[in-house]
Formats: sequence, structure tokens, C-alpha cells
Amino acid sequence: MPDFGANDLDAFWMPFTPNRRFKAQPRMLSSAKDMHYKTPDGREILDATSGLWCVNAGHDRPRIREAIQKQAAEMDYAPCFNMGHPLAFAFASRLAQITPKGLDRIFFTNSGSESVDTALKIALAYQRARGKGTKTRLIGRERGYHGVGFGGISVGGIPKNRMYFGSLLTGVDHLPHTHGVPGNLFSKGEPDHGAHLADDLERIIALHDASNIAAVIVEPVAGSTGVLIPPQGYLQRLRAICDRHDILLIFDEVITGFGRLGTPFAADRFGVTPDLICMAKGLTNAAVPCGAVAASGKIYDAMMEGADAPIELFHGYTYSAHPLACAAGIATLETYQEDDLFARAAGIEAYWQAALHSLHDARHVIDIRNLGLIGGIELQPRSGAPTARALEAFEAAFDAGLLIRVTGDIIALSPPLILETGHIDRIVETLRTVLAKVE
Ligand code: PXG
Repeated sequence: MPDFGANDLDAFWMPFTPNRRFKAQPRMLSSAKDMHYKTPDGREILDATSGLWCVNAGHDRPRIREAIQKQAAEMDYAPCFNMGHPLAFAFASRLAQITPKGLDRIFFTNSGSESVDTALKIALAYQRARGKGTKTRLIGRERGYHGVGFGGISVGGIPKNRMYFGSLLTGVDHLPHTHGVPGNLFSKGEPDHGAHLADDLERIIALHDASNIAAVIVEPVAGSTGVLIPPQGYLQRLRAICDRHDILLIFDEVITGFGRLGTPFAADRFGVTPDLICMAKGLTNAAVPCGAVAASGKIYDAMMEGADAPIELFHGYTYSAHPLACAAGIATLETYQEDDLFARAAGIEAYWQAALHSLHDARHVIDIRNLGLIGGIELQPRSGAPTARALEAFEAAFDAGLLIRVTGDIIALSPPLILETGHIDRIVETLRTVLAKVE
């Protein structure tokens, strides 16, 4: 095992990790620049996952680093409860310039999970503020990932993320997920079939009545569950049904925001405007933890006008609009703009798609799907040992100098938007070699 100096591996209880397996054979990252990490023993690792879908502009961007350093020297922290600091307002205004039209009220959080719980709470409080207090039910989707707060796992649909944690929120229903529709295997971009799955929302509404339903929340493209691309027309149909029944639509864009699909938000790519957008990750290029919820003016105004107390929303975090996060966030948005990174992602999407689909005949591969700079490669699970094959592929890829992400038996890829065709070639070649080797 490499020498980690004074480090002992026992104390750190690692998140979403098989701790004992990892600690028997640790994989460490010690520095990062642009498209690459470095290990403590100096090996370069090509980052095909933007960390965890978050370092969209690539690692260690000077503008972002310098903004954080400057802010740390100027003011480390300031409260935002009944106080303000200029960067918080500047960051919100800046962000509101790239959110979809009308979604220009920004509530800051520190993570995607907090953004989700914030959006759900805003949805409930909004319904009440406008005199529709019976609208309390929430609708998520099977296989959805909305972080790890109790709200998020309640509307989420990944069984293992829910089953250990008690009774969760009551009053939640789930739409069916959109995967496995006949004719959709190896789809390039949005699959042709499956828009009708949105109609299940009508069934849930018929059961509970719209007068009891506050909001529907979905990831426009489901990421963590293994890259599920929405069928053509599906999100448009969800929006139409929500409109028809006066139900809020929340897009969880923690992964799809900030250029991942070649547009600022998935809402732009699909031409569907939700009422609330959850974001995090690429918001600050992950350099400082930060999340946000963008709400429509309609929601904000109703909350201001309908409030029955001077504080209109009893919600917030010590670190909402933390000065370092605001500094990092403004510099991140400037970096995206200066380097035109969203358009860059759109420009390289066709090459990415063709390269990924060239793996259709690689060993173990049973499906490939893609949109924007996202890719999913599904492997045939090993008989009697689901997830083992993908985990071994992950470990073998790391040994071969490539960082990928696996979930179940699916490889999920989401490289920084700065990547070049040569990086794509390396990703695909390494994967082919790794898949040939893994049993
Ligand atoms: N919503 C979505 C859609 C996410 O993808 C969260 C909420 C929660 O964000 P925080 O910041 O609380 O983790 C996420 C997070 C993976 C992976 O490998 C994905 C996430 C987190 C960790 C790993 O797929 N997404």
C-alpha cells in the first residue's frame, strides 16, 4: 500500500463506498489540473466524470482559484439571515441572467440534496401561501436520484437509498421510470419511444385529485441511476399535464445544469420551462460547495404577498450564500462565458456520440445511451453477482489511468466540457481494453 504519511484510513467513514473493500486497497487522488487528476505516486488519471459530474469547466481554473483566494483574505464569512453581503446579490443576479426566462429568484443552499429539499419546501409553502393548503402531495419517479435528505429520498426512486431509513415522507407517489421501452436500445440522443409514460401522471392525479397534489419532481436526464435519457416528447407531456392540473413542475438539474447538455440548463435543451430548478455541482465548478434553487417570479410573488409573518419563508442555512461560494460561483459563470463552454459541449457532442457508440460490439455491452456530454454504457451483469463486473471495470480503468463512474452495472461518463477529441479517443480505447479484460 502507498505511504499516506500520518493518515490512518480507519477514521474517515466514506460516503457511498464499500469502506472495507476500499481501505484494503485504497485509490487516492492528490492533485488536479484541467482534464486530469494525479495520484500520490504521480500517475495521471484522465477524468471522464468531472469529479462527480461537477467540475464542468475542468480542474483548477485560475479565475476561480484566484477569486476564492481573494475572498478568503477579504471576508471569510458573513451571515445572510437579516444581513447581506454584496457578493450574494451579485451572484444571484448573475445566475438569474442564465436561468430560463422567468426563473429569476434564487435561493442559495450548499448542496444538491439541500436544493431538492428546499425546492420541495418552497412548493408546499407556495401552495399554502396562495390559499391551496390541501395541495401537499409530492410526486417523484422510480429510479430518480434527488440526493440524500429525507425529502430527496422520499421522492427519489432508488430502492437501496430508501429501504434502510424508515417511513420517509408520507403522501408521495412515483411515476414509472422511462427505461427499458422496446425499441430504445442503443438510442443516439433522445429515444424514440416512451413519451406515453408521462401519462401515468394522469392516473396518479385521478387517484388523489389535483387539489391534493403540490408538485412533480424529475431529473430531466436521470444521472445517478445510470443515465436514462427522456424519450422524445416526454418532458413536454409532463409539463402539459402539470399545467392542466395546476401542479408545479420541478426539474432537478443538479447534473444537467451548466452546460452538461450543451445549453445552460436541460430546460433550454428540451424547450420545457419548469417552475423550480434545483442546482449545485457545476454552479461553482465544485470548487466550493454550493447549491441553489431558481424559482419563478410567480412563486416568489405569491410567497411575498401571501405571507402571514414578516419572514416569508422559514427556511435557510448558516452557509446560504457563503462568501467563498459566491466568489467561486461568479468566477465559474465568467469562466463558462469566457470560454464559451456550453457551446463547446454542444460542438463536440456528435463526436462524443459516435465514439461512445463505437463500443456497441465491445465485450459485455448490452446498451449505450448518450445526450450532451453524458454517456451511459450498460454491461450484462455477471450471473449471480450483479454490480461486480462494473465495479471491477471501474478499478481496472483506474489502474489504466481513467476515472469513470459506475452505478449498478452501468458505466456513467460525464467529462469536463473542455475535453478534446483526443481525450474522447483515449476514454473509448481504454474502455474497450478494460472490458475485454474484465470477466
Ligand atoms: N440531485 C441530483 C440529480 C443529483 O445527481 C443530488 C441531487 C444531490 O446532490 P449532493 O450535492 O447533495 O450530493 C445529486 C447528486 C454519481 C453521483 O456518481 C451523483 C451524485 C452525487 C454523488 C455521486 O452518480 N449526484
